[in-house]
Amino acid sequence: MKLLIINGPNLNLLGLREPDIYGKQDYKTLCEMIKKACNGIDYEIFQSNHEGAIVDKIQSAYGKVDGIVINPAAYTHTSVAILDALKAVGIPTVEVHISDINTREEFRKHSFVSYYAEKQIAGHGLQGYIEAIDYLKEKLS
Ligand code: CA2
Repeated sequence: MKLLIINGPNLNLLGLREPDIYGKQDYKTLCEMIKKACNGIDYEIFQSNHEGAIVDKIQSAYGKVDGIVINPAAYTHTSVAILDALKAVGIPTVEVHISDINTREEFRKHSFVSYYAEKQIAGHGLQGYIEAIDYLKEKLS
């Protein structure tokens, strides 16, 4: 089993600003948490600030990856391209948001990725990634 964990724009800056919304833990800590949760299974973590790079990564997962955890960050609310890439590869996907996008500004309430993702986890902080990984591990085992 292989999982791909994708993070969108600015998530590499975690812990540097807006700790009230995204917490105090940094991106390195998130990667360490993911590594621990993926104990015993193959995984890859990918972060990009570029929509096309995320689309390329999803396309390259076809036939090689069994499950995707994605926090598309700002692209959540804008990217039909990322939605289409996920639909094209057909890999079981869980959408994660550190903050609760459903209780913030109106524009954050709409997610294109949620048209495909089989589950959305929002507002659970970095723990949401672990819940998503555990869900896919259980589903795919
Ligand atoms: O809550 C989430 O995980 C989001 O996907 C984070 C995105 C935001 O655009 C979504 O609406 C919700 C923003 C990620 C930016 O992360 C930062 C980290 C540190 C400092 C500033 C921004």
